[in-house]
This record gives sequence, structure tokens and C-alpha cells, in this order.
Amino acid sequence: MEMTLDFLDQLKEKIRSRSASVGVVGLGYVGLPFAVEKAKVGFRVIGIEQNPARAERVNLADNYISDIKDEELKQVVESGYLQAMIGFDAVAELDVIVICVPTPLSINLTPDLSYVEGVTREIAKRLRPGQLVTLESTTYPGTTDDLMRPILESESGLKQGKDFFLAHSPERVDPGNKRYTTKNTNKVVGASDPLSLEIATSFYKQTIDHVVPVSSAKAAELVKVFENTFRAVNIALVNELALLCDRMDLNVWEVLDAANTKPFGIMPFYPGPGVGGHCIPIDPHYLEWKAKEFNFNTRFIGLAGEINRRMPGFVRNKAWRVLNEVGIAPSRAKVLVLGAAYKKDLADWRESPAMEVMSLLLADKAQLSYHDPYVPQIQIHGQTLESQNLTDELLETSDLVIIATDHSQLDYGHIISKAKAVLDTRGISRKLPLSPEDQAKVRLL
Ligand code: SAJ
Repeated sequence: MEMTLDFLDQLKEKIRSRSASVGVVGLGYVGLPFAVEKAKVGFRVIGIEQNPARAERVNLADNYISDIKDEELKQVVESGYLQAMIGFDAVAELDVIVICVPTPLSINLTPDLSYVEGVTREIAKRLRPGQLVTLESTTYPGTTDDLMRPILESESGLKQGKDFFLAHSPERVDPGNKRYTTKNTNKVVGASDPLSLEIATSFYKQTIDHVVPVSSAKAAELVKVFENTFRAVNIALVNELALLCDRMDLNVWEVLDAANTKPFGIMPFYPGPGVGGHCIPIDPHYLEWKAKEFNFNTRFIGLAGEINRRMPGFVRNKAWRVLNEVGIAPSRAKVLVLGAAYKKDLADWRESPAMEVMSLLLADKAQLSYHDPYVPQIQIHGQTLESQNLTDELLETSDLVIIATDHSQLDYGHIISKAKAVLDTRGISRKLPLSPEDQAKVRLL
């Protein structure tokens, strides 16, 4: 036990004095902001990134994450507190290693932990006594204890909680959120032995205002997957309501706006063209998959995913109904889609419902164009489409304008005044002072 306390005391002192060297594996929208926060307070941070272009951009302080202030990245890179490298050679010298790699889904909605497993094996080869390893990637309960721990222990011969320390602390990044950042977002930390929990909690407390310890890594993993399931299910609920309101010829936006006047016991969610991003459409299926091991069917998750995945097709059908009202066939229709990104004021168009809508429109032979101020180019059906300049001529010559992503910087009042017909899938137009003539052009989801 005294051996462990020596390692623990040394590591605690290094963390307290911020002389600990920190590795961050994966410099994406989670890893890079985390690395900058640690470097800002004086930790020496090594970013381990498999994409050479990204590593080079970090070392040139060429920022590619909109949630990071350019001058902060520049400051920590130029002062030598943050350096990116390819490969894992630095691992043996590090005191703390934080893993922030993707946890995607396979084509049939099953977890793909190949990144986590691959990184864990590389770390295991270089693991030494006195190190802390934490996993931040969103995953099913059991990944840290049942996948990572055996690899780390068997490869190194070291024991968790005695020689090295292992914890799970799920990332809680809301891309584009200007109010909640890495530093002021409460952080859950869980570990399956008390010493690992103690050291991981002290590590996170160095740069995060409020840390929430839980009793195990599994509990911490489940907290995050629950958070995203909560959103997926509630978004699906309002999407289902939109589908029903369409049948009942009721305005779902009016109903939800009125329901949200209730001062308690409700939370605003709104329908849309579907659910995008690399979290909400994906993470709940990690829990759905794991639950089957316990002969348990998480029906809410499956149903939410099914409803949310139906929305792009619903948008396409509504678009054809709008065009049909003016006698235009899909294959002859000039359709302008506003927004390719998965949600407003972001450039990320991966897993974007707008892309699914455009794909369906192309399959129906529509003459498609798009405009997105954040996304200059997209690839779809093997074609490359460029974002078109949003000119009055483009608006006036389009048979239908679909608002798929409600980027704040667009002038929707002007857009509607110039368009022939508008399908607003984000309800943005409902807040505008439109003339009766313009109001008549707009169909809401
Ligand atoms: N969406 C709706 N209706 C809504 C809310 C969202 O259609 O009422 C759509 C959005 O347009 C988007 C998708 O759902 O396409 C996901 O939006 P989101 O903001 O829920 O998800 P992300 O992936 O941008 O960020 C989320 C975090 N969001 C918030 O907490 C507000 C959070 O769930 C996670 O911390 C984060 O993903 C993550 O990394 O897990």
C-alpha cells in the first residue's frame, strides 16, 4: 500500500503544483478546448493527434475549433505549454493521459470502439507506475472497466488503483454554446477504485469550476449517455407531435410555444428536419446495445431514433406538397436549401439532417442548390456542390426555398420577401413581422 501512496502522493503534488505533464489524445471539438484549458493554467500539454494536418495546425496555432479563442491557442502554443504530435512516444513521460477520441456507430447502429481500443493499446505499451488515464469519450457503461482496464493491466503488468489510476469523465461540450465552456460546465468523474477517483477528481478540479464525483466509472458513463438520450427522446417527442399536427392541420409551433409558457415542469424542444451531430443521433444507441446484454429493451431509445430518422423524409414530402400546390413537379423544381450544417451557427455538416434532405431531393431529380455561410462546399451523391451566393435573383428564380438550418446571420424577412414559396423546418419565420403577402408564402414544418 505504501508503494501506491508514494505514486499517489507524487501525482497529487504534481497536479496540485500544475507541474504534471498532460497528454490529450484526440484534438477535436472536445480534446483541443480541454488541452488549451490545461495549458492556460500552466500544465505542459502534449496533444496526441493521428491526423498530421491537424497536429501541424495546432503547432502553428492555426485554430480550427470555433469554441476556442484564436489568441488563447496562440498564447499556449507560442509559450510552449501546448504542443501537438503524431504517435504515442511521449506517453511514458506523461503523468496524466486524457482520451478524447470519437465513439461512432457502425452502419447497423452498433458501437464502434475501435478508436478507444486502439489508443488504449498504445498507452498500455508505455504505461508506467504513477500515471492517471481518463476516458472522456461518450460510451456505454463498462467501457472503462471492462474494455480498457484489462488491456492496460495485462499489457503492462500494472494494477489499477495500486500502480496506475483509471477514471471516466464524460465530455459535456455543447458545440457553439457561448455561455457554457469547458471551464464552467460541471464535470462528472467516476472511477472504480477510491484512489483513482480521488486523483482524477483533483486533476479535473484544477481547471473546471465544479466537479461531480460518482461512485464508479460505469455510473459516469451512464450519466452522459442518459443526458444525450434525454435530448434524443424529447426531440423525438416534439417531432412526433409535428407529424401528428400535420395530420390534424394544427400548428405545432403555436402549440409548443403556448405549452412552454407553463412556468414549471416543462422544457423547450422544437421539431426540425431531423437530428444531427456526432452525439444525439449516436450516443443513445450505445446504451440500447449494452442493455440487450441484460435482456433489456430500451424502447424509448429505439423509438426516438426511428422518429428522428423519419424527419428528413417528412420534409421532402412536405416540400413536394408545397410545390404541388403551384403545379410544379419535383423533377422540374428549382429548390434552394438554406443551411447544410446540423444546427445553427456551426460549420459542422457531418450527420446533418439537411444533407439527408438534399440527398432525397436529388434522388427526386430536383434542381438543387444550397447556401450556407459556414459550409462553402459539400459532397453529396458523389457530386460536389458549392454554396451559392444568396442573391435576390437566386431567391426569385427558386420555386421553393427550404430553411433547413436557421443560421442567425441570414435575413429571413428579406429572404421570404424575395422567395416564391418557403418551407420553414425550424420555425424561425414564426417570430418575424411578415406582411400578409409574405406570410402566405411560408409553410411551417
Ligand atoms: N435539435 C432539434 N430540436 C431541439 C434541439 C435540437 O431538432 O429542440 C436538433 C439540432 O438541430 C441538432 C440535433 O438535434 O441537429 C442535436 O442538437 P443538440 O444541441 O442537442 O446536440 P449537439 O450535438 O450540438 O450538442 C449536444 C449537447 N447539447 C446540449 O446540451 C444543448 C449535449 O447534448 C452534449 O453535451 C453534446 O451534444 C455532446 O457532445 O454529447
